[in-house]
Amino acid sequence: MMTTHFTPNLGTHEWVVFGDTHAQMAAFLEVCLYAVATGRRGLLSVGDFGFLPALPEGRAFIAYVAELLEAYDLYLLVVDGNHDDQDALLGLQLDETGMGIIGPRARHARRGTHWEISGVSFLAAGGAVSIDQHRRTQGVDWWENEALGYSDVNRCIDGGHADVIIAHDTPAGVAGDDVHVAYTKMDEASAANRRALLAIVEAVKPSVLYHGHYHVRRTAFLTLENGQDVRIEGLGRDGQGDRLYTGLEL
Ligand SMILES: [Mn+2]
Repeated sequence: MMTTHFTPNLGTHEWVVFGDTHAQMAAFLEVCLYAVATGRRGLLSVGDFGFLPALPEGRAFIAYVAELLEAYDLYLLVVDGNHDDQDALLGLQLDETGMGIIGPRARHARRGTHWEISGVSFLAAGGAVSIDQHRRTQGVDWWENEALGYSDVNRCIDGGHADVIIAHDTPAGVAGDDVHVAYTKMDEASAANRRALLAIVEAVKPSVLYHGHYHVRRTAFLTLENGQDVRIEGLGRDGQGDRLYTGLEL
């Protein structure tokens, strides 16, 4: 189990989990201000953060993020979403714990990365399907490896149990989701990604999973085959005020 060495020893109560910021500076500022106001110093992104270093606006966002992290003495850990530059993330140099180095105070946890925060184990299971990929350009704002593949699923499962999964998508089978607003993405590729994530959740048996992607703040439950309930926390997006973030609750 890897420990995140780039942070001082932050306890689990010192982390904020936040939804899809989509490279919007105002949204990231709101996350920082919430962290400062509540005495937290660790920021955990569930993806669609807006890591787009090939684009001028993406580089401006990343520079702004680095400035805020320094100014407010915060640390950032990003799990990828479908609107983050997969190629650039996978090209990042890794630190000694296996995290991609975005900056002195920011890391990327690749799919399948396990880490620990004060005795609590975490697993990164990023990725999702873009339902608007027909109007996107490959390598610019769309990436072929955006969804969870077999190798991602295997790496997630091989690491064994984790208490918390940080995902971008929601798993299949969440109570109420067949009629819930969360299932606005009814295409087969999206459904396949949710089933892949369900396979990970069944194997890893976390107590809680945080995700974004649907841009809806909600708390729901998934009952595993062994009868265990997993709490599913969906987070909002930029422009939705405090539905974007929450304190990490175990
Ligand atoms: Mn999004």
